[in-house]
Amino acid sequence: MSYAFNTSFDMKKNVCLLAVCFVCHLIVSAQNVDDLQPLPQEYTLKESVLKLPVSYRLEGKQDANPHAVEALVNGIFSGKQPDEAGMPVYIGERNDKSVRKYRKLIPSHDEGYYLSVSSQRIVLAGHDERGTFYAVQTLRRLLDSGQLPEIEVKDYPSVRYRGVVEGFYGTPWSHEARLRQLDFYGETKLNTYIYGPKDDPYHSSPHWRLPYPEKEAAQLKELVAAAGKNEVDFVWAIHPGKDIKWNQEDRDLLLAKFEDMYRLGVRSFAVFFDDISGEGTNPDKQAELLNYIDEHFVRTKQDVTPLIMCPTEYNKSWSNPKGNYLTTLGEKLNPSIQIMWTGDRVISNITADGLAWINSRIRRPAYIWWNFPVSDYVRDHLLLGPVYGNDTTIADGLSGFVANPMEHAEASKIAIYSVASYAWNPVKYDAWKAWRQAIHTILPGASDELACLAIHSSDLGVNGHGFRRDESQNIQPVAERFLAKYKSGDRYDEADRQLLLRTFERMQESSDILLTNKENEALVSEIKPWLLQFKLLAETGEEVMKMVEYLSQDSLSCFLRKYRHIRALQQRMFYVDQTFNQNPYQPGVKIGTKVIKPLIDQTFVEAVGRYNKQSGEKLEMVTDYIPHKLHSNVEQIKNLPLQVKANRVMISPANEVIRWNSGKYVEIELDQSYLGEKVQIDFGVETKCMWGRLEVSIDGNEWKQVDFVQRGRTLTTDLQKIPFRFVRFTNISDQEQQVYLRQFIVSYVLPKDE
Ligand code: LTM
Repeated sequence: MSYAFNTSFDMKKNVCLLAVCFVCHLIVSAQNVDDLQPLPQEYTLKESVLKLPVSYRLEGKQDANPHAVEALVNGIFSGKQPDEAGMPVYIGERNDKSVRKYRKLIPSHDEGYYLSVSSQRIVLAGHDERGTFYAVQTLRRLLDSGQLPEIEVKDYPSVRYRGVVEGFYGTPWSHEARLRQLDFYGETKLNTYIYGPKDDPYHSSPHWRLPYPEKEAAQLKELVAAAGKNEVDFVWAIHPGKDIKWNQEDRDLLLAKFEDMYRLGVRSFAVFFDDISGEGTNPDKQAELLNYIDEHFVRTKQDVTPLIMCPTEYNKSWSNPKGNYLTTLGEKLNPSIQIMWTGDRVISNITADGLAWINSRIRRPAYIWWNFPVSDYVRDHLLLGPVYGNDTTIADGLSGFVANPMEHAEASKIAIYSVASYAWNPVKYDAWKAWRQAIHTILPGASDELACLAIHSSDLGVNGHGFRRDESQNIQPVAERFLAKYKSGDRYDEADRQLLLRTFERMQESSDILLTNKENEALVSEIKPWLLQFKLLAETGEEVMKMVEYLSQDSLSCFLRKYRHIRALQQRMFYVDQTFNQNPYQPGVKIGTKVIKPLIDQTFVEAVGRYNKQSGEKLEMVTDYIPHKLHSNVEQIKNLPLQVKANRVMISPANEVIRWNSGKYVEIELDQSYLGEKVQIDFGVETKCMWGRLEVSIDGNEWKQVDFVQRGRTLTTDLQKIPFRFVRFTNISDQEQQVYLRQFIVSYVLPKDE
């Protein structure tokens, strides 16, 4: 049976399979060669199954890639030293004596390799050093099941540069997390790690011109060494565009910083110009600087890889149709400089058409910066679902594919593992298989439980980028059918209710099992808030299902008992949401928001509504929906979610520069009128805001202008308890404004309970 999901993620066809998988608690492990990830380009499996030889003779140890030899001796033979009387293991690169005999069998591709396992010998022959290392990694994977198939593999990657760009906003990964990542990249055949955390002040403003302090420098040096051991290019990126001056002084400072990094061992460099406004965005100046770096630094060193740059217009929706930004880069940048690209939008899947569009402008294959599973614009969610949607036939049109992860390093490995599989062999990429194997690799002892969490924690919820993912595919059709029948007043299928109850039971078990897992404590600590919320959500689901049944049996006292328990659980979920993960952007802990939570909430409201109608009582039917609304005709703002906390409503901040045209507005409509307290706005700059008008209104028709004072970046208005329901901020200048939306908070007096 196949799980084939390629370009399109065919949910319906595979729902049954998934449901079976989850209901039966099937554990899928890498016992099968077809399950190998990344799947080799070509392999021939023979009938016999062998065991790893107890003793082995190593041919080629002196000449072969030392990292490959180390991975073989320590990773596969657990440190056991070779022995002249053992089975021969040949290791080396195509011209080495040890593997010369097999030369013709090695694919002529960068990083390609030939691997042969038989009862007489093992051959690990690389086209180049990295190829040999990857031959060892495949051997290691084959051994995952404890057995060794007799096999011949000819393999190479379809995409030249594959990896991760640590390029998100938020808390950068810790040193330990990065070290674990680099080992993981070696194992999954990723060859690139781009270091560019937005909140590292020495990568971006204010300190990009300064050397790293001693401790950070020592850590970076250690990371570079760890990357080398794992055959990963450690690319150090600089983000100077917020305040760069196009003069010789800043050029020299930038090169001096690169020299510093070179001294720490860095041999690959990038310059990012994303998310900036003003002077730094000039494409002629950017190209001039990059060519200068290329000519005066990259090429003068013998061992530095081609420079990578991230443009300011890094996606199609942001490229000015009347401008010439991208074509200028295409014409002027030295051909060896790689240009990054996120697709048709900031967050989007990569399509063949989209790639052709950008490649023709930049005159080279784009280097994809894929913004997944990054969650810096939906920080209350965890993105643990499968990687799907990228065209599987575009490998020739791109030079690299790197994924931007979540600030949760371990949890990001699910997607990173899948990206590794996709980029190595896109044509044979299987999203579900990669996802399942990723989970098994990350947490072998509790992979079913992690899969249970992950499948209900895949979607992003409403967000400014409009990027959504499928979620809860294993139960979604059942949930939909149950709810439709229940809401229409029909009797639901008892089998559906039972299936939902079992799902909630599994969720609760999974949460407890994961919370006490010791196998990957770093992962558990990252996801703990969501595990707590997951358990509470599942308990609520179970109780709602029981409540429904009690109501249909007219067991009203049992119904009321469940009702009270659900209200208590709702409060506990509210507490988790208000207590954990309190970042200033999207605080809180959301899970199951696409299928499970709406199912529970709507069933609850329906059941309580029926009870109220029947009994004449007025039980509250509250779920946590947000009663206030955001209206805006500013494209990048209009879909941003609102967040509510006690007496405040805020627009979920955006990371990128907002292009706010003349006359366009942002408006918050509260669910009723309140006495006003304060409006606080932060556009990310200290320059005096002369371009905007702030107004309030009771009815949305008649508006009253209110003054604001500016201190630093913050504009504040004291609403002095005036009654209002609407707040609006409009660009009244005759020009487009480029601003950040760091904060937009409206606070009011909550009415006292009657
Ligand atoms: O995507 C790029 C090139 N830049 C930034 C990233 O730093 C950020 O992580 C993502 C997702 O919010 N969006 C960006 O614009």
